[in-house]
Amino acid sequence: GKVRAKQYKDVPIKIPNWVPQAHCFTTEFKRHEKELLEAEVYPDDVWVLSYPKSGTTWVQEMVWCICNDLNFEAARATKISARFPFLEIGLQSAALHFSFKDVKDMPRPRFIKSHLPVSMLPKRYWEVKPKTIHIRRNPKSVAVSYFYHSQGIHYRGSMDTFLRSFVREHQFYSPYHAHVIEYHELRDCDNILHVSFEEMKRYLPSVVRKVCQFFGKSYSKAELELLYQHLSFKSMRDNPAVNFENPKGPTKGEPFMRKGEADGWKKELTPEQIHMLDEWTKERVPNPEHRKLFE
Ligand code: PPS
Repeated sequence: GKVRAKQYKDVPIKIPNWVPQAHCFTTEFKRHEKELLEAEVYPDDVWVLSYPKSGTTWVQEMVWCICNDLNFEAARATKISARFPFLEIGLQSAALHFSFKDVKDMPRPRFIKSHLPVSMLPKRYWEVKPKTIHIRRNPKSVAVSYFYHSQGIHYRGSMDTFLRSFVREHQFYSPYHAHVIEYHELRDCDNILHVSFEEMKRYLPSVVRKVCQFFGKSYSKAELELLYQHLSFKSMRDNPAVNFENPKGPTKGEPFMRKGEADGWKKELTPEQIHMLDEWTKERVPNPEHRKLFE
């Protein structure tokens, strides 16, 4: 079902007469809206926010290591879902009863992952302004990654069927463009650092430098080399603490660390599918300034 935030007056967004869009969530989630809105936020919290499949886990691992003295041993010893819990996942389905409570009970400083749109963050977020990284990714890469992710969980349709439903904004957390534009329009908030998947692929050290600066950390060249190594696709794919491998054996379909590419969609999508996704972006994003976020 669709959920539209009702209280959003505190959001310091730069869009005149902004009214948030309705976003796609489970029916179960609707019952927890208030709980979420009233959730406590602390000034030493560290938040990572994104639309699903945008490179969230990659950023989480980078941020956690940078904020924890590059303790790779500790990073490998505990799953990312425990070090850096996913705020609202437990509110999406009664079967996933962890996470919301995990976040509440976590010793500070807390590390919090969320895919919530701007309009649905807890009210206290805007008073407290904890340090936050937002990551975005090219819509075609997100679409492909999201298809394989959904296939691994519940989805039985083809790529084509999935893409059609994605452009109709029928997948969880849709609409995608509104999510990205709204975070972009918070760019005057000093507590939010914006990064992109493509930028991390092109030259990770420059993103690492920005993130270190943002958290007031500094590391030697040799230490940073170890961090780049730790964050490489191969190393994350082979690291059970971050790759969400099913402990009962290999999951059906593609692994979570699937390809990790910036332009894999060029080979994975047909020209018609690429055209459909491009037209969708054109239609949804008339503002040329905003269009740049999706190139
Ligand atoms: S989730 O489920 O929304 O939290 O997924 P998310 O972590 O946002 O996105 C998963 C995609 O990120 C890729 N990934 C990486 N790419 C490059 N390098 C590293 N180190 C890395 N770690 C994760 C992961 O492979 C998923 O993208 P695809 O395109 O499916 O491979």
